[in-house]
This record gives sequence, C-alpha cells and structure tokens, in this order.
Amino acid sequence: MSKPLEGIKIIDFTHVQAGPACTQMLAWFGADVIKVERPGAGDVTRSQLRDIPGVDALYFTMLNSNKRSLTLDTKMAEGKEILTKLIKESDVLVENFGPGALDRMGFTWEHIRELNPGMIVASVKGFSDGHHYEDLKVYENVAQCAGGAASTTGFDDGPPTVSAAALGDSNTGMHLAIGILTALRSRDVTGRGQKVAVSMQDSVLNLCRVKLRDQQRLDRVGYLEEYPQYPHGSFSDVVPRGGNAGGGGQPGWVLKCKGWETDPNAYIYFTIQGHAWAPICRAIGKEEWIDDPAYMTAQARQDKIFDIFGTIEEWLKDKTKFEAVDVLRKFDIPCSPVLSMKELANDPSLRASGTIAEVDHKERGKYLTVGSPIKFSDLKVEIKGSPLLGEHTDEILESLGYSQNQIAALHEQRVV
Ligand code: CAO
Repeated sequence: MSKPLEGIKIIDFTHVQAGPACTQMLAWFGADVIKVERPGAGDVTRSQLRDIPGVDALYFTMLNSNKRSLTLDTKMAEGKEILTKLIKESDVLVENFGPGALDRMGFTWEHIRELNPGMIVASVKGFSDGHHYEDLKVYENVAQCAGGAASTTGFDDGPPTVSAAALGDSNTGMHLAIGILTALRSRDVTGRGQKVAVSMQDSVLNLCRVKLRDQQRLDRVGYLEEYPQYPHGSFSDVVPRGGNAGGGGQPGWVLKCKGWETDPNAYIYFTIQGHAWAPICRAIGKEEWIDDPAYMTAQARQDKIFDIFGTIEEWLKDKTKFEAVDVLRKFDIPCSPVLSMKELANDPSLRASGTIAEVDHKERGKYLTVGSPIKFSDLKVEIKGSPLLGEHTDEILESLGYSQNQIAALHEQRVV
C-alpha cells in the first residue's frame, strides 16, 4: 500500500528532539526524510545517555526511525554544493539550529527560495522572530519556563516545576508538522513554497491556553474555585500552581490506593463529574450523600472537597489501583490508574495498537519505542530502525549524479 506522503522529499537538518520528532512522524507517513548530519559526529543524541558503549543511544533511535542518514559538512564549499543540489530537488527543509545558523551557513530563506520556489522551509526556534529573546538558544525546560507551564505546574508551597512530558520539544515538533502539511497543501494550490516557523515558547503557551483563561478569570473575580486554594486558602494576582486539581469544571485529585506506602505509583486519578455524583456515592458506599443538601451540588461540595477525597481514599485502602478502576468504570466515573513507564512498556493493549512498538536496530538489536499515536483506517504505520551515521550517504550522492570516484574523494576530504 502506498503511503500518503510518498514522493515528498524532506531535508532533515534537525537535531536533539524538537525537530527530529516532527520529521520522524512525517517519515512514518511516507515522506523520504534525509537526515543531514556532521561527518564523524552526527546528531548529538547519538552519543547522549548511551546505555550500550559505541552504539547509537535510545535518545537518537527513538526520534529518528524511518529516516535515511547523509553525512555532510555544510560549511565546506563542496558540502554547500551538495546541499544546493538537494534543495533543488526537495520539497521541504526542516531545521532547528540555534538562531541564525542556517543564514550563517549561507542558506537564507531568500537564497533557498531562489534555488527552489516550491521549497517549504520549516524552523523551530526557542522564541519567535522579532521576540525580544529571539537570539536565545533554548532546550525543553527553558521553553516550559518561558511558555507558562512551569509557573502553573507543581504545588502551591513548592517552586515552579517542569513536566516530564516534552511540551517544549516534541510538542513543538508536532506543531511544526501541522505547519508543514498546511504549507504543502497551500503549495498544491499556489505552486509556491513558504517559510513555516514555530517557536517553543508559543507551542508551550498553546497548551497552557486554559491557564490564560484562568488569569483573566482571576483578574475579574479574585479567586478560582477549582483550585485547591479555594475556599480555605488565598490567591495573589497570578494563577497559582494547582497541584493535581482538575483543570476544567470537574474537581479531581490523585488518590492513594492499597500499597502506596511502598509503591510510588499506587494511585488513581479520580474525577468528580457533577452529573456523576449519585453513581460516585453508590460506588464508594455513601448513598446517604446522594440527596444530602450539604453534598448534593458541586457548589455545596466545594468547601469539603478534600474531605470527600479523604473518604474516597478510605474506600480505596484495600484496593489496588487496578481493582479500584475496575469497580469505578462500572459506574462510569472518569478515572485511571497512575501507570508507570514499566507498566506502559508491557501494556498488552498498547502493544496491540502499535503505540508501544518493538523495533529492530542493526547494532542495538530490539528496543521499544513509542509508535504513531495517530491511527488511520487506510494506513498502517510501520516503524523501522533509525539509520546509522552516514548509512545512506553514498546512495544519496549517487542519486544526485556523483560518480564512485567523486564520492570516494568527498569521503577522503571529509566533506561527507
Ligand atoms: N555541517 C557543518 N556545520 C553544521 C552542520 C553540518 N552538517 N550541522 C550543524 N552545523 C553547525 C551550525 O551551522 C552551527 O554553526 P555556527 O553556530 O557556527 O553558525 C553549529 O553547528 C551549532 O549549531 P546550534 O547552534 O544549533 O547548536 P548548539 O549545540 O550550540 O545548540 C540548541 C543546540 C538546541 C540549543 C540550538 O540548536 C537551538 O536553540 N535550537 C533551536 C531551538 C530548539 O530546537 N531547541 C530544542 C532542542 S531539543 O531539546
């Protein structure tokens, strides 16, 4: 079966996580993604956090599957010539270098457009063009602090906290992928390429949308009723850290289950949906609360919400997180066990759906990765191993018209 992005050639000038996450996804969907890496070194993640000496680290293999690798020193004249040829026959160039690096290499947007008017140049930067921090280099946690995630994550009595989820990196890569597909669609109509830019700060802020909602509510009324600070604590003039509170209209919290004393993940997330109050009371054996005016409405429950959570924890005391969810699901209560990475890695449903995929790598052997979170009725995403450094250099140079002798000379001069 042909893949939807087959025929789209992408020069993948990305490194670390934000850019590679984007191009990996496009490769899964059929694009020919040529990862351009510095000869001898390659993407820094090949050697970061290695678990097997001398073998590409999981950090690299899990973000670069289904790609081809071309080594190329794009600061050398011959390297620039090869890149120029590639640009002329490609559809997209994706990069996430530090600010100005592509320009310093001699490949400004204007120049690339001259070489190939249909080219889409897609960039990730820490901050957007023209921003007063536009010159800054940025990594994941820097972006989480810049985009509002850190200031609103954690507990009220603790410092700003970053999330383990890659809100700055992979999330920005996903935004960029949407931008690239939009620009490809636009090119179908106009024939022209364009520049697509996504900043990590903007992408984090996009996911913190509800916190900007809360800032405006706080400005108007001075409190936020779904936060643990309400009604017994106090609010300042900025959105506080809400711990594990539900961010929407229904209160929720992480609750202890049997074994929490020794198992750091023996917890469930429990949500009190307004209209599910009666089933919740039945599930936890508190039928008397169903019609009690002190508990009947969300507003009545608000000032004793943590006492209610405490009562639910009493009920959870003799149940594992899985047993608890098995009871609560029968009452239609939105909840989940807090799942560890180990549990996720071995989850039969995630294995069956391909969300946890086992991949073969030439040197490493088998390893696990996260497969496509997007499922299609007409596309089966197949995850292949990541390329070795420069694995496809010769075949790509050949396809650009270089002879065997020329290729040997380029290796000799360390251009590739
Ligand atoms: N051949 C020759 N030179 C190459 C090359 C190649 N194939 N690939 C990269 N280079 C050069 C670049 O041209 C650049 O050179 P100059 O700075 O001399 O012009 C140099 O390598 C370093 O690039 P960099 O600034 O991207 O690298 P860094 O390690 O200093 O910074 C990072 C890394 C991630 C902080 C920075 O790239 C950045 O801010 N990127 C944008 C934001 C981003 O994507 N961050 C997320 C990373 S995931 O956590």
